[in-house]
Amino acid sequence: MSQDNLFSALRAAFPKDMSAVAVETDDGLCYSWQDLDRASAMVANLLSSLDLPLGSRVAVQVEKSVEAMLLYLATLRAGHVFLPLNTAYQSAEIAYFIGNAEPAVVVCSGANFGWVSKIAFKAGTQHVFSLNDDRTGSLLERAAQHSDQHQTAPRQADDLAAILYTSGTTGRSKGAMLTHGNLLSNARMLKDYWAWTQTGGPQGRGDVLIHALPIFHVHGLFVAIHGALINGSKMIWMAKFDPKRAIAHMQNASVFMGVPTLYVRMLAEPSLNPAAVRCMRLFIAGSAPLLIETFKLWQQRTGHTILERYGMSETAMLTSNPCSPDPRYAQQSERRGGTVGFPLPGVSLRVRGDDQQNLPVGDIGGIEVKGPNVFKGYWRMPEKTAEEFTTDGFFKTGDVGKVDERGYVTIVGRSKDLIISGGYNVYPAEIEGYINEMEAVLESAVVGVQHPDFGEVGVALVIGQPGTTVDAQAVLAELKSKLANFKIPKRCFVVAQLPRNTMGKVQKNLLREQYKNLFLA
Ligand code: MCA
Ligand code: AMP
Repeated sequence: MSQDNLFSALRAAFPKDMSAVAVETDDGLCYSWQDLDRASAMVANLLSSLDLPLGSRVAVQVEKSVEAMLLYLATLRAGHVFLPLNTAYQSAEIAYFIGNAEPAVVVCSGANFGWVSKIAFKAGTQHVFSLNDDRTGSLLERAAQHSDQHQTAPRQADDLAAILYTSGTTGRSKGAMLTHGNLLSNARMLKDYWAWTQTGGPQGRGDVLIHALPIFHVHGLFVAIHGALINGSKMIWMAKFDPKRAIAHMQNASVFMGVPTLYVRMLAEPSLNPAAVRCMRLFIAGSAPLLIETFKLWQQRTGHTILERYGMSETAMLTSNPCSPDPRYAQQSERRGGTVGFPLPGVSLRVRGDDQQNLPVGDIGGIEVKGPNVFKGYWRMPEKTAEEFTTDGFFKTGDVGKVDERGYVTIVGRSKDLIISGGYNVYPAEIEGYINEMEAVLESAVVGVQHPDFGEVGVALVIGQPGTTVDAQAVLAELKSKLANFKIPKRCFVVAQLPRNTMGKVQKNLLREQYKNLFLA
């Protein structure tokens, strides 16, 4: 049934007036709903013309643009699997993803075409196209030769729609396989839960979303784009987040979604005041912990209470603070700072101790979840998949938290060794692996410490080989030549030893404590 294709559901929500503006870009370009429909049909026809088996992977590393979103929609329409890649990834990272996912199609920016296509062809990819953020590139040139009508490919709810790579505490990145059913159930539920409106909003014309996030992760790609499309809502499209411009757009918008860093940066703008946000209905934050200070300052400066929610690449959205006092959902209507709210309708969430027993209210343990949004498994890693699920089918999030007597979930930490920096995940094990390979280095530890802008950043502690001198700056420079820039620790120190417990394990908690004030005034 093509109705199970996520695209069909999104398309069915397009408004009757297809000439209305669906997306307005930061630099003044307008795309109507008809434009979205026709242009995504042309790209879908190009993909269909390649005669690939349904479910082929389409790996995409391009700058944010409306055309990049159209490529996502076209991939769904054509019945293939979208594999978005952070634009900061460098060749070793891209080579791993392409080698692992074996995409039939790779799309990259023209500037990277040389090295990306080399990696892709070597890995057996048949088709490599370019797509630039100024509407040029071979993808659009080729798509222009195709019809603007397309028959959406039949997909079942259980068929894959996207693969999102996410790392674990050890080993290489794993591709989280998300199905059409996972994404559609989450989108439909959030539409209701966050009370998206088609009649309220600025000038009574329904909600308008400011789209300010990158589109290679769950937050910008699914939560934001699906949220607007499935309500037939217009998006104000920012190719790159800029706090001044985001605030200016609020005169014409009603919903904003951001990682905490975006809120911190907007709070530093004098233009943020109640008048600037008078059209706004809802501010949503997630992907990283929102500090209570940010939550309170936002309330003071704007009169609005940020709604914090919690999710993962493997699950899309899991919990949310309440949006409205709708009796179907809201046990309580209060948005409580420092909590991530209630499990969303359809999501079962429990907190378990080390003995695998459910913990009583208020006790801290591992958060486990189950629901229609929970992914199908890790791409070609059945053992890893099995490890991350309990025997009764709950997914172990790796987050540590508690549920209070009113049902609010609070995340207090992570059992996985992960740093979340400005909403991007950085895995210390990966960085340590690269540092330890350096000739002058004996061993290293990377820990996350608090940072006023990014929330958390990495700090590297390095021990040199006996008889050699390690240059901390050279360590960072070498990392920079190999890894995505957001993964690079913000500071590196050469140390004589690392604190260890009796088992010989590095005590990262002591290092975090030692360096906790490094970036704080
Ligand atoms: C940029 N830099 C960073 C980060 N971003 N360093 C640490 N962490 C970061 N997140 C560094 C670059 O390495 C560079 O350093 C310098 O900052 C300037 O880079 P630039 O790209 O110009 O930075 P920016 O434009 O100011 O970007 C900051 C940002 C961006 C806007 C906060 O990081 C961002 O868009 N974050 C959102 C991520 C996101 O969407 N996460 C959702 C994941 P140098 O100059 O030294 O090279 S989805 C998810 O987690 C789930 C499932 C969920 O719940 O939503
Ligand atoms: P990702 O691997 O990008 O899917 O990141 C998922 C992780 O982000 C979760 O397991 C949490 O650790 C974290 N996360 C997402 N939303 C929140 C939030 N509101 N508060 C704290 N952590 C969050």
